[in-house]
Amino acid sequence: MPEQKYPMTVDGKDVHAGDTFGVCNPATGQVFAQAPDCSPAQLDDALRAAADAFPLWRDDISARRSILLAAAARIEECTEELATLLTLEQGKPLADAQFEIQVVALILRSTATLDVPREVILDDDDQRIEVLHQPVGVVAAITPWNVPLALAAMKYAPALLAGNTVVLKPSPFTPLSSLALGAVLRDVLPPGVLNVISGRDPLGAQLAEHTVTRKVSFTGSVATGKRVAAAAAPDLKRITLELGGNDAAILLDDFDLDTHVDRLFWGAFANCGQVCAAVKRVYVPRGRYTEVVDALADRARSVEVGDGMRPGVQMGPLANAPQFDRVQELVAEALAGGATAAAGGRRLDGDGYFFEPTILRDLDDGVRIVDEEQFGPALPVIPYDDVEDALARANRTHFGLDGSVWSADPERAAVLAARLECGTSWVNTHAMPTPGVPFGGHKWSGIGVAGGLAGLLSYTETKVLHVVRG
Ligand code: TXE
Repeated sequence: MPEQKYPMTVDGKDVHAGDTFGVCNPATGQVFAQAPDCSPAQLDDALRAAADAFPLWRDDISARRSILLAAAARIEECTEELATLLTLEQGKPLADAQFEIQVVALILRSTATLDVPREVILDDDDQRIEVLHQPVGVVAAITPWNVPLALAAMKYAPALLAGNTVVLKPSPFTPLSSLALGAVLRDVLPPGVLNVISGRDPLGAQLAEHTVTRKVSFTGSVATGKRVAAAAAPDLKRITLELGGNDAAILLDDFDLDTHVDRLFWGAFANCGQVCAAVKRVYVPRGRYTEVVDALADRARSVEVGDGMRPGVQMGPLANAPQFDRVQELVAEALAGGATAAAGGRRLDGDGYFFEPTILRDLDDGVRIVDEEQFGPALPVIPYDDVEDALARANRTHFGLDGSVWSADPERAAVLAARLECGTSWVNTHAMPTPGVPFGGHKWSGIGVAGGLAGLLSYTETKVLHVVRG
C-alpha cells in the first residue's frame, strides 16, 4: 500500500513540502504515512498568513465565538477520520481517541462561553479609566505526542477567542491528526487564522524564535521548555509552558482500597501512563503496603494490552521508540537495583512498542524511576512510616505539576493536599482536568496556566485606556 501524504494548511490552502518524513504506527513499529517537512520559506508563509489574518480576526468577539462553536460541531462530524489517525500514529485505543475528539469539542464550547473582560476602574465627570485585554498577535502553538488534539485545542481555542491568529506545530511523532484537523477546520475558519505545519524538532525552534511570533504556547518536556524560554527571551515573546511532572499520590492510613484503587490505578495508567498529570509514584503507609501493592498488581494484570484498533483493548503501545526505550531502561535499572515487579516488568514480544503494565515494589527515592518522569506504564510504590516525611519526599523535586492525597476522610486529606508544592492538588482522584479550571505547573513544571479565564487572559496584553474629559 503506498504511504499516504497529508498536506499542511497555510492560509486556508493545501501546502505540500518538498521533503517529507515518515510517521510510525507504534502498534507495528512500521512507517505508514509521510508528513510534510515544512521548509523555512513555508514557515515564513504560515506566519505571514497568520499576521495578515490578524487585523480582521481581532475585531469581533461574537463572530469568533460563533466560529468556535461551528468548529466544535465540524470536528465532531469528523470524529471517525480524526480518531482513526490518532490511534494509528499515537497508539491509544480507538475509544480513547474518540473520547479525545469529544474533549476537543468540549474545550472549544467551554472556551466559547468565556468573555474577555473590560473593567471600568473609574468613571466620573472628570475621567474614565478602563482596563482592556487585547490580543498579542500571532501565537505559535507547539504540542507533544501524548494527547495531540486535546492539547492543541487547549491552545488554539483560547488564543483564537482572544483575537489572536495561530500557527500550530504538532510533534513529529504525531503530526497527522493535527494536519487533518487543519484541513477540516478550513470549512469554518477564515484563511490564515489557524495554520497547521509539520516538521522535525528544528521547526519548533524556528517557529519559537521567528520575529513574527509574538507568543509561544508550548507543551512538552522540561528540557525543551527551557529552550523555548531561551529562544523567546531576546524578543521578549510571551510564553506559556506546560511541562512534565513527577506527581506523587500519598495514601493515608484510612485509604479506602475498595472504593479508590481503580481510580488510583487509572490515574497512573491512562494513555499508557503518558499523561503529564498522571500519578508517577505512590507513597503508602508501611502497614498497608502489601495490600495496596497487591491490589494495584491485580489491576495491572487484568488490563487488555494490544493494538488500539482492536476492539476491547484498554491500553495501547508506548507512543514511540525513544519513549519505549526509556521506559524499558528505567524499569530494568530499578529491577537491577533490587526492586521487585509485583506485576509486569518487561516488554511484550512482537514488533510494536508494547510494555506490560508494571507495578514496582521494594524501592525508594533515589532510584531514577522514582525521581524522574517515567511517562509510561510502570508505577513505583514506596512505603512510608511518617506522613510528614512522605509529604517532604513528594515535594523534594524540581517538578510541581500535580499531586494527590487519598483518604476515607476527604477533608483530612485536603489539609495535606494543600501543602503539596504543585499547580493542582487532588483529593481521592488524580489527572482530572476540568474545563474552565486553570491548569499549570509550579517550579520546573511550567509557567502560566491553561484553561478558564486565566488561560484566556494569557493570550492577551493588559492595556489601560485613560480618558480625561475636558
Ligand atoms: O518532547 P519535546 P519529546 C516528556 C516525557 C518525555 C519527554 C520527551 O517525559 O519522555 O518529554 O518527549 C517540539 N523549540 N513529555 O522529546 O522534545 C517537538 O517537535 C521548540 C511531557 O517528544 O519536549 C514537539 O512538537 N519546539 C509532556 C514538542 O516540542 C521544539 C508531553 C515537544 O517535544 C524544540 C510529552 C525546540 N528547540 C513529553 N525541540 C507533557 N508535558 O505532557 C522540540 N520541539
